Amino acid sequence: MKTLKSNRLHIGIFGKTNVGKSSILNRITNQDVSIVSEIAGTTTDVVEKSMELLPIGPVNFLDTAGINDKTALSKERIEKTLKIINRCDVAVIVTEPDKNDEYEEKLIEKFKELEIPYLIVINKCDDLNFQDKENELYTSALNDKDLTFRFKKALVKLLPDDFINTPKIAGDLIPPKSTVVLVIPVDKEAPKGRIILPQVQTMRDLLDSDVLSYVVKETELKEALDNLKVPPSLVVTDSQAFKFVSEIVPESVPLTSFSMLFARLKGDLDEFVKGAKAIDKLKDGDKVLILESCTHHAIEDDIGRVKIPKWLKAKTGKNLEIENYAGHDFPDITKYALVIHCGACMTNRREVLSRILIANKANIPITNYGVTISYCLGILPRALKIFKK
Ligand SMILES: Nc1nc2c(ncn2[C@@H]2O[C@H](COP(=O)(O)OP(=O)(O)OP(=O)(O)O)[C@@H](O)[C@H]2O)c(=O)[nH]1
Ligand code: SF4
Ligand SMILES: [Mg+2]
Repeated sequence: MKTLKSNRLHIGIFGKTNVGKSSILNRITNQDVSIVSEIAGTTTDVVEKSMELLPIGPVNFLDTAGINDKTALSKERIEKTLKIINRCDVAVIVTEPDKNDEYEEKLIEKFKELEIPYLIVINKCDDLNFQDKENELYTSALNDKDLTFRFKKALVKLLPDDFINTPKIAGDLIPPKSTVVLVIPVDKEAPKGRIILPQVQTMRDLLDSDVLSYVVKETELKEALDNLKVPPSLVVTDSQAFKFVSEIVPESVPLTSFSMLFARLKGDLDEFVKGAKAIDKLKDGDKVLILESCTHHAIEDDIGRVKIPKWLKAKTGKNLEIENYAGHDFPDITKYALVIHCGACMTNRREVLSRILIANKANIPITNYGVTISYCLGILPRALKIFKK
């Protein structure tokens, strides 16, 4: 897959005049971004709309001028629209039922040539009888209330790997050449002779970002900080040592945990924080689903079965029915008051994003291990600060 042109995902909307490109954009963004009219050739210049498309992230929609034989668009405008293709990371072709012809075929050819993933949206199916197919969405910009959800779901499947797998773990949070202190307790739970994968990956990420990392146990943290001529740009600790560490690290120094870094890397931090707020609303008898992506608990051993249930109980004081589910499919979540996703170390962000979307659609709050731990231990506000900068 080719590399992204910027951090913002550029989504181009193409198609003949009057098929409803602008209407689709307005429906998805839930705003009047682009002028819609029955006159073919309404959009004459590219209309750009930047927004946060949760949980996908920052996107930039490019609504183009429709081009086909019937319009008197100048050659220049046609060229302008075609040029937009080069700016796109993902393309959307809007068409009408049974109106696909060589114009759409030509676009598809072009997208294939440039390795731009594309999605076909068949608009004006006003009878609302849509059966989506692989890569094809059937919709009506007039009355399809479900379009945004299905569009986002299709987009998550289609997105370039570079965008989905945000390459940075911590290196983008701080400037190059700055200092980070990593706090890794070596207690009876730490594997003998090894450092666990998320911690190793963080070190590598910081090396790649030209950051100076110091690795210490919590017991040497104070000395390490005293030895530094300037305070570090960030301290990252194992969550379980957070309380202890937060008393040593001055308030002015940003502090977070490895699990928070990985909640962002493997999911969507904003959605997970929103989901965690539901913990306080849990009532006696509520069901909570702990969703694990695999059956072998390489790293997170008893977190999902022992620790999280214990922390939830301590935080809420309620009698909760906690169920665990392991696998790549998604069980029916409608009976749960909260879904807590695992750290997803053995799966990819694409899978977690799809699950966030499904939970959103069902109106069930969803969070993950890292954010739940921070929330239950009362450290979430401080652990979040570095991401808000
Ligand atoms: N019946 C029906 N009409 C639609 C639908 N979507 C859009 N329209 C109508 O189709 C006409 C064209 O819509 P636009 O969104 O302006 O189409 P466009 O592709 O952006 O057109 P240009 O900018 O001219 O290329 C408008 O009159 C819309 O109201 C739909 O799902 N069903
Ligand atoms: S993928 Fe999830 S369940 Fe499997 S080891 Fe990682 S955190 Fe645990
Ligand atoms: Mg238009």
